[in-house]
Amino acid sequence: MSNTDKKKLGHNRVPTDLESYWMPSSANRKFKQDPRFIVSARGMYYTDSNDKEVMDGSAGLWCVNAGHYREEINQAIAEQLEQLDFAHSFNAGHPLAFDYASRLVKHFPDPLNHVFFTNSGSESVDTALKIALSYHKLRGEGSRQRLIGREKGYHGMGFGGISVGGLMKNRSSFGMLLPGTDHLRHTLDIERNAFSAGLPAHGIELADDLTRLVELHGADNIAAVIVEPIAGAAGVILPPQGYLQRLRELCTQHGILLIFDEVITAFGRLGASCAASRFGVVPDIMATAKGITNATVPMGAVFVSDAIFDTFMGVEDQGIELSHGYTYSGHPLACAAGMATLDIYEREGLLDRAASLEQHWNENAMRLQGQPNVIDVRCHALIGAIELAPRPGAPMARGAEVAKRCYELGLWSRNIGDMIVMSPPLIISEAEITRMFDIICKAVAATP
Ligand code: PXG
Ligand code: PLP
Repeated sequence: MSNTDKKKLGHNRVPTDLESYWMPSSANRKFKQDPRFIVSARGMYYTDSNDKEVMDGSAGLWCVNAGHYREEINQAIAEQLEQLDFAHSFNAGHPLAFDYASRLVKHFPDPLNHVFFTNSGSESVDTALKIALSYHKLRGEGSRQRLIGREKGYHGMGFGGISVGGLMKNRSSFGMLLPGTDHLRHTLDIERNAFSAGLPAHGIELADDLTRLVELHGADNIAAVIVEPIAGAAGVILPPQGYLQRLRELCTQHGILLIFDEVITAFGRLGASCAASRFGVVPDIMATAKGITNATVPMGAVFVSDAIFDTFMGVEDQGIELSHGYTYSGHPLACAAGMATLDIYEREGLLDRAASLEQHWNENAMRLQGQPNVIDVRCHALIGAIELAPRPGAPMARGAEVAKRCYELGLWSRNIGDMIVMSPPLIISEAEITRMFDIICKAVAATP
């Protein structure tokens, strides 16, 4: 970008009032003591208000899969604004939402052939849970009300999502949450699976934890199981080999719907359109968001099977089949952004690209093995986490320091406590992967 362009964009401008804005999921006071402002982004790189360029190690937050500033998406949004800024979708329609839905479902496995639009991952999760409950009620199995999540699961911040979620900090301040939830055991097992590139060998038997919950609650009281095929926000927890297949078998056996929360895994993160395709395990409902519009306009999409959709469309009453929806479901700007994003994903082969980078990624990630304080490396396709031993008496300090050093060295990486979590845009080159891990190795080595 030229200096004139930067000026036009208000480059280097820093805000004077930091008090009015309550930042989300943030240590507001700590940030505001030493704030850092990102002012522009292109491709793999951000620029901050000090004119420092840093590589984007997290694709925004698992969402800018095609890299930043894709002119074709920008243009599609601008053109849509000229044509139709907004029309709601409650008993109403604009053509793009229908066109976009038909195009989207072609990328997802059968029988997930119908799509309900939302505005975020949290809304997609709430929508998926509500569809599951309503589906059972319509079929005369209204006793199926219990929703099963998993320890360490992250399903966004709505009340539904935190109720089935398994991260204590996201749950413990908010009262009783949804009644009638329960949780499977998580699959993180560093003792048995440390430093395994790809899916870990041990832990398929953890899927049988669903049998424990069936024996406790009765299958006829359980509506759905929701899991992330790969848990992201808990620090990259991979499914043991065979685990998802086993979970699928148990759900089918007991008439329980299987929901995959693919908010981070859909749209190419695993080298396929979604984890269901990558792992060959198809859920009944899939929640997505993030990469769907390359993060340009907020959007989410819930994919449902023919069997579920047909149940809703088969009821005798010709009225509203599902009393659920958001003002901005199917927003024209989001649909336009999503269409242009799909154009890029298709043309550049980005939905498959992570698979071809996987070997290089794994080899580089495993360079961290043997570095000081590194107790585990977990990676798969273009996802990875490096887990550091917590400093005695100061948990999370080491992770924060490593992330700070990475930034100084030119990489904006995300630390979740003492884990460094990596999920770069899918356009990353092999040389950039090498550079990314050079920086992380250096930062780890320099952090006592
Ligand atoms: N489900 C999953 C699996 C997610 O990863 C959501 C739902 C919620 O999406 P929205 O769009 O409502 O935020 C997410 C979001 C992190 C991090 O630290 C991850 C997310 C969000 C913020 C931070 O890895 N994932
Ligand atoms: N609160 C009020 C008072 C509303 O009227 C609405 C929507 O009409 C909502 C909340 C929900 O907003 P949204 O549909 O954007 O989720």
